[in-house]
Amino acid sequence: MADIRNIVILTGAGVSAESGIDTFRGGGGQNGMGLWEKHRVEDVATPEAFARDPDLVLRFYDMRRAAIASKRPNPAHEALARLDAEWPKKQGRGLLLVTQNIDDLHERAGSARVLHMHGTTDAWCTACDARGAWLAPMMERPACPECGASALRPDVVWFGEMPYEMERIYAALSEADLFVSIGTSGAVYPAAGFVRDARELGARTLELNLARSEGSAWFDETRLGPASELVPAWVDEMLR
Ligand code: BV8
Repeated sequence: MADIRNIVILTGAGVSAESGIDTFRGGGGQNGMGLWEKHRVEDVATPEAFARDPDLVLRFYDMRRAAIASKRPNPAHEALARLDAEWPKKQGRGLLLVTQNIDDLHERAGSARVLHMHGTTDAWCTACDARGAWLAPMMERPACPECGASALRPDVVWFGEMPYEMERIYAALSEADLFVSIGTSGAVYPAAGFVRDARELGARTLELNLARSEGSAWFDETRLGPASELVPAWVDEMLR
């Protein structure tokens, strides 16, 4: 991989599927989160849903936060952590791992530079703007540790909200020699458009996924299979 210096990786729910965390759409989770209590995720993960029925939305995230806490990284997370540690050691090399996932399995596997473009399991106080790690249920409207108001929401990016750190992502894509998409259906923008941005900016593009994603045609190469097998093999290739 002599001519590759800067890599941008995008992960989605499929990278955590083998850790037992449901995906949103087909191919990994059993019933998936796509349909939760008969609601489409697009209808629950929105500010409008939160305003209309806060209990429904808070219950959705309380359930997912509890599920994540009991899960462990799988070989795909571990291989990406190995790449995170080894790749930048060579002069002039860069690596950015952008994840659409709110779980912390990349960090728990040891990845140091993870950008959660759709947020995390943290709490965000809508009264004083404080944000921080949170495990307890929000359904009981706990008080904000900073200001005491009962005004916590999940620190996630809902449909219609601006994803986090877009400038940093586009800057990395403009420098990328290789863009790798792992475990995502390519159903949600702007993340689903990164492959086109990367391609137009001159990067090679690789997709590692259980099934062809909506954006498969934009990738130079697609490898189909479980992330726990494809990702370690790809990392071995990169570090050879
Ligand atoms: C925005 C929150 C303005 C946290 C999420 C019409 C056209 C185009 C766009 C739009 C449109 N109408 C509205 C929009 C915009 C909208 C959008 O894209 N809607 C969709 C429904 C069309 N987007 C937004 O609103 C975004 N904001 O646009 O703001 C803007 C625009 C540009 C620049 C700046 C601002 C905000 C979107 C964020 C929504 N929040 N999550 C949470 O609750 O978790 S989205 C959520 O679903 C995820 O975060 C992720 O992004 C998305 C897709 O999920 P995936 O991760 O891909 O998972 P999925 O289940 O879908 O797929 C799993 C894949 O893994 C499958 O392919 C499967 O085969 C594979 N797999 C399964 N098992 C394995 C596996 N692969 C490997 N190994 C396995 N074992």
